[in-house]
Amino acid sequence: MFAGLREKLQAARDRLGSSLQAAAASQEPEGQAAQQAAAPGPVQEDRPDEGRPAPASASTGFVDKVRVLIRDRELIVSERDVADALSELEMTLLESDVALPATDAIIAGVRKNLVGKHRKIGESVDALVLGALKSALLEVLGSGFDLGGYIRTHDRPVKILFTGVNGTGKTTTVAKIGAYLKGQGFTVVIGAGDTYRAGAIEQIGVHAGRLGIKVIQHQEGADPSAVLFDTVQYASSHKIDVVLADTAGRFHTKANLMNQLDKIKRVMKPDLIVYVDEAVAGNDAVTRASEFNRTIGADAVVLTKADMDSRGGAAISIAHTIGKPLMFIGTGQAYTDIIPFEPAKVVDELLEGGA
Ligand SMILES: Nc1nc2c(ncn2[C@@H]2O[C@H](COP(=O)(O)OP(=O)(O)OP(=O)(O)O)[C@@H](O)[C@H]2O)c(=O)[nH]1
Ligand SMILES: [Mg+2]
Repeated sequence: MFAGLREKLQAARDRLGSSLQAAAASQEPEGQAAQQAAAPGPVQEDRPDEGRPAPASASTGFVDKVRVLIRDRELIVSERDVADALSELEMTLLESDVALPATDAIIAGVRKNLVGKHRKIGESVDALVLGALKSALLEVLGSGFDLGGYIRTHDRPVKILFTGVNGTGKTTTVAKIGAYLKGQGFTVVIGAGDTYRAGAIEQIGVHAGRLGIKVIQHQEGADPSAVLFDTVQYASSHKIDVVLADTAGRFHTKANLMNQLDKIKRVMKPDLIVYVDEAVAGNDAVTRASEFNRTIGADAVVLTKADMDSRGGAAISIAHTIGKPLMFIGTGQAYTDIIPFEPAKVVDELLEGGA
């Protein structure tokens, strides 16, 4: 997942690290930089003999990647020290389809975290860079969305309406989330709200049958509002925890279809509107999410097909751009191929994960 972005961010981490090492070396008293570069040695205690040369430690060769340590004095990083590395990072993010406002926010965050004075005994510049990148990315990624927690703290049935453009994975996501919630001990009913596309009712019926989830359906061509109204009624009378409402794919530019969605909204009164798009669509997914959020509203986002997305730009930008959390990521075609979006995990994986 997002392998291309991971590789580029790890290269950016190294590049920023080298810039800071150079800055640190230039601030060392004569001769100290060379010795530190040769033998970083163990962490030193804060001692009054500032500026003493680092000991020629017996641990030479024990660290293969040479790292300058910020020892018992300050490292002062200027804007100039990181300017080139930051503009390379900016290009990297834009090339990875990270939206411009999100890119700007990440660069500003890294700059804020790096430029200035640092005085952490024994911290390597790499740890400093890693911390700066992590907190900048986390700020942009937002908080995620704990669906189980939401359901537990709201009146039942919790009604969730899924929207989005054609073919992005709405129906599959409804099935996957149904399986996920069942696994968490909730009861679920699905409303077959796509009465428009031929085969759509059968498709959701097959998923629901395999998963042992009740599905409420009408005939092809029926009013989807009526189907979803019935689904909510069923859930209320059977004390079902969650209603998952599938809908037909539509573009926000199709006024009649958006009016239909508006009617669905008025009739079923969803607690959550979830916008589904595919991670592989990159910036297009972010733009479409903004439009849906503006026209019909969105409370959270699911990005599907992350297994096919190397660039990762949509996943990085979508929450920051539309101001709504990314809730799940779809990672394949199986029912279990869905993971709650946990920003801290994603950031660790991007900055520290292996190939
Ligand atoms: N690789 C991969 N494929 C996915 C994922 N999610 C959905 N798909 C596939 O994407 C295709 C379209 O999925 P659907 O769930 O039918 O999409 P939809 O948005 O409901 O489509 P419409 O109802 O026609 O608008 C199917 O072949 C799914 O198996 C995912 O996370 N990864
Ligand atoms: Mg569908």
